[in-house]
Amino acid sequence: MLRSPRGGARCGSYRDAVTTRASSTLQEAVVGVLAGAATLATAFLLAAVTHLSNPVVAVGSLLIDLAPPGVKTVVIALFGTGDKLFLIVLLGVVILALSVVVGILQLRREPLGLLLLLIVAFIATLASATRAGATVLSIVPPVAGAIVGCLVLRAAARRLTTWRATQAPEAPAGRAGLARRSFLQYSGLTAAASIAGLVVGGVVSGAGTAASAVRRAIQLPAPASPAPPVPAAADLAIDGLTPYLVPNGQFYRIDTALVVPTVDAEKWSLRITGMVENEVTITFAELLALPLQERIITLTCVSQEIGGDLIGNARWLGYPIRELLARARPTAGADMVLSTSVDGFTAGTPLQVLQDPARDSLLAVGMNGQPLPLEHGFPVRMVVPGLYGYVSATKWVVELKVTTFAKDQGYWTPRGWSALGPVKLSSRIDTPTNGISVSAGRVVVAGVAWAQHTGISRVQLRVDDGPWQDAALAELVTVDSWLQWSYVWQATAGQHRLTVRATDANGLVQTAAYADPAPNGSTGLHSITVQVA
Ligand SMILES: Nc1nc2c(c(=O)[nH]1)N[C@H]1C(S)=C(S)[C@@H](COP(=O)(O)O)O[C@H]1N2
Ligand SMILES: [Mo]
Repeated sequence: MLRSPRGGARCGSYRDAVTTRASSTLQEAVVGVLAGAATLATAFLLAAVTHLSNPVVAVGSLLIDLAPPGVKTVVIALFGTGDKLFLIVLLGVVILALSVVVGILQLRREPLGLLLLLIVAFIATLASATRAGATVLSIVPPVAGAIVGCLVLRAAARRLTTWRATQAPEAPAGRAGLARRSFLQYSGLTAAASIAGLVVGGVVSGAGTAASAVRRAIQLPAPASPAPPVPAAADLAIDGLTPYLVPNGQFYRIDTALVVPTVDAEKWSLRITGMVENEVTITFAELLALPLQERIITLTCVSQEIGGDLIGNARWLGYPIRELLARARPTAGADMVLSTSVDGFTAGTPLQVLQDPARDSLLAVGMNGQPLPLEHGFPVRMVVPGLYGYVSATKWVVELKVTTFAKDQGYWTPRGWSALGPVKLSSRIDTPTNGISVSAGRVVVAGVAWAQHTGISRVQLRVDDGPWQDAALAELVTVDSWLQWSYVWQATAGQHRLTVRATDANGLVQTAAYADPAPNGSTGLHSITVQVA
């Protein structure tokens, strides 16, 4: 509480002065936080009820797009797939700090607080106006938020100033209580209204729940061309070994979307544009009515480190992209298809890969027997065997533009990643895990190896610097998927290093030379250290 040296004669002690200063800063901070909360609540509520983009999400997405590749790599390395949570927490902390500064500035250097609030709102407005799919209406939530925020800032600051004036030595007695109550009441009401706005906004924007309901109601047709059944011999079911088909809930997820895009399947359509004789548009219902293929394809992220887990294998249901391209009839000279997601992400895929009759590039609607999960691209995504995801696996895809590599670039190319991204031959030890202790004797070592669209012919394991020993291979289902392997090791006491390497179906042996994931995929051999007791 603010102590007033009433009567003027009293000299406050040093401690009183410090306390007074701290509590008046706190009051200024409260004024700023009220203004910040009112701004956010207004913007969230409007964004939610109008289905416009949330300005905070827009700023976060803009930061993701603008982040230098180095920052992104560090954040992903530190927080893994929690990179988005990290960004949201960071934005929250920054917004809180800015609000506090707005309050302090407004009371000490009026109108700098208002000015700072307007600058921040302007940035949010720019971000909202430039996101993929933005319209003129997209600026409504941040602009309305800023107006309400400014009004609250001025009103709260005025009440605080009045209260403070009543505490001045020369102020008439008896007014302080009233002024104090007025400030506290205003603060309480604004805080309650803001919290209510944020909660309602959060509930209404549960657009995800609406899209989920649509998704659950979808009945996928039976494939005209089913995937081969997975024989027991393809899935070794060894403890600690990744299952041959990775369940949807465990499948790795990588994308630039801060909030999972929610697309209404009934309104979805895909357009094939650009260097084509015949522009094609296809709706979700039309896509489902086509003879669909089911294929087992392993998807890999170019950011996969040696031994990493940004890889997964699933049974995809979809329509061959080459058939749709054939309808559109690409013109001479085209060599790339730029696929665009509803969220603005793009990937550049070689046209000839998508047209290849021997490669089942799919416009996929199903994953392991389910409609695509929202995070994996509902309602429709691309899946291309043999290419890293960043150049091929566009989720929430809405346009295929036939073009050239000379004219167009996918999202990651100007950010330091190669225009072409064929998957590199690699292998991984899943069990035992690195650093673990095992008992001497029989130890089952197992893992996966992959060279999508080429196939694996051999996997070898080496103990310390000993000779390379052949591992047993699980049954090969398709060259487009990974292959499990196992090796029975007679472990002897001491510390040992186990290293794996694979050979592809062309006889290419996995290189031991280490390469970073950037710019077009890691190389090197996965090794683990095990303590044998
Ligand atoms: N719309 C969109 N699609 C995208 C991406 C993205 O950022 N946005 N990332 C790509 C990358 S880099 C990879 S590795 C795969 C990952 O697909 P998954 O999340 O289903 O595993 O999606 C691809 N498709
Ligand atoms: Mo990726």
